[in-house]
Amino acid sequence: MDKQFQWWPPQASNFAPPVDQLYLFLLAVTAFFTLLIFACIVYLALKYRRRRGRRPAPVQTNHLLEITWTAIPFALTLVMFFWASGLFVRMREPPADAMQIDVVAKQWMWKVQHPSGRREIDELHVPLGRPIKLDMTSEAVIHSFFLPAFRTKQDVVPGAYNIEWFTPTRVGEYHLFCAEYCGTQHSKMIGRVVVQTPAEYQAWVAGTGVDEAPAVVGARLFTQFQCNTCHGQRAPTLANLFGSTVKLSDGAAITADDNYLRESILAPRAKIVAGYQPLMPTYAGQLTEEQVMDLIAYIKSLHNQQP
Ligand code: HEC
Ligand SMILES: [Cu+2]
Repeated sequence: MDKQFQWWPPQASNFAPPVDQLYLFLLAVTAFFTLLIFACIVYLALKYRRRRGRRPAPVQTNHLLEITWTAIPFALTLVMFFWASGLFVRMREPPADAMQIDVVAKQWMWKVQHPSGRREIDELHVPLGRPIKLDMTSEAVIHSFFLPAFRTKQDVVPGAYNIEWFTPTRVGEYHLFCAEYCGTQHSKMIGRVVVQTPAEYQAWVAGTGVDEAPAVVGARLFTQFQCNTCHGQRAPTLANLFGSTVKLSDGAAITADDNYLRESILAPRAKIVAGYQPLMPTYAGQLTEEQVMDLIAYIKSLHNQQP
């Protein structure tokens, strides 16, 4: 870490400069009006202070003044709104080619798995210049994955997938915090994010070679939990399912994203595929969060394949 005193955390992702610019704008507007208002208070308090023999004149409404000090703040807040929501929307929408890394939060650690299979705890290695999408869930309570140098923070809620994405723009090591109070050892739920050059990252991720890729583990689980005994026969094929539109028995249509797949496995009766019987047993309580992620990785890997 840099030893010098710093006003800001380092800027290490594509979101750091725009977030800082917005923040500076808010700060400048706030400082300007704070000073203006205090200056007016002091000036007017002195000018109209109570003096012997002087009586206050009745106040007349000045419409021009009223309109001005309504319209200017209104315009300013609109600027803030569109600026901030534009940035917010960008931060919600990872590019299609982003590399997905799985994160499972538990009390009190971050468990991370890369697409190649390599796992790490309380650390996140990422390659420079590559859009990264974190697919995150939690085992019990709400945590929040906060990377100050990247200016990104996202609550990690049990029972669903939350995403966070960014493109690292500066090699180095930066803080990783849990930003949601999650129990007695919340303050120890800290770690680091390590931005490496693509070549370093490739070497690192190939590293020890002991961890299997999520999709490979998922393929094994698919037979182990006998998903294959139904799927392909009495149940819909899962090939090319991810990202497709699924027609449900109640007439609705839904895009098969991570959260839909997760629900299909853990609460299969919540949404029934049109034309099928609700035969599928629930796997809630039988699979760990990692295993659900592995199964989803396997289903995703069935893209552009024959059933
Ligand atoms: C007893 C048979 C059976 C087993 C075992 C089974 N399923 Fe299913 N599954 C179904 C049926 C039938 C449907 C379609 C009706 C529905 O939506 O529940 C389905 C639907 C799904 C869907 C949604 C499919 C779509 O087209 O939208 C997914 C994903 C899924 N199953 C995954 C799994 C996984 C993973 C396993 C193993 C952990 C599994 N299933 C085990 C019968 C089964
Ligand atoms: Cu936490």
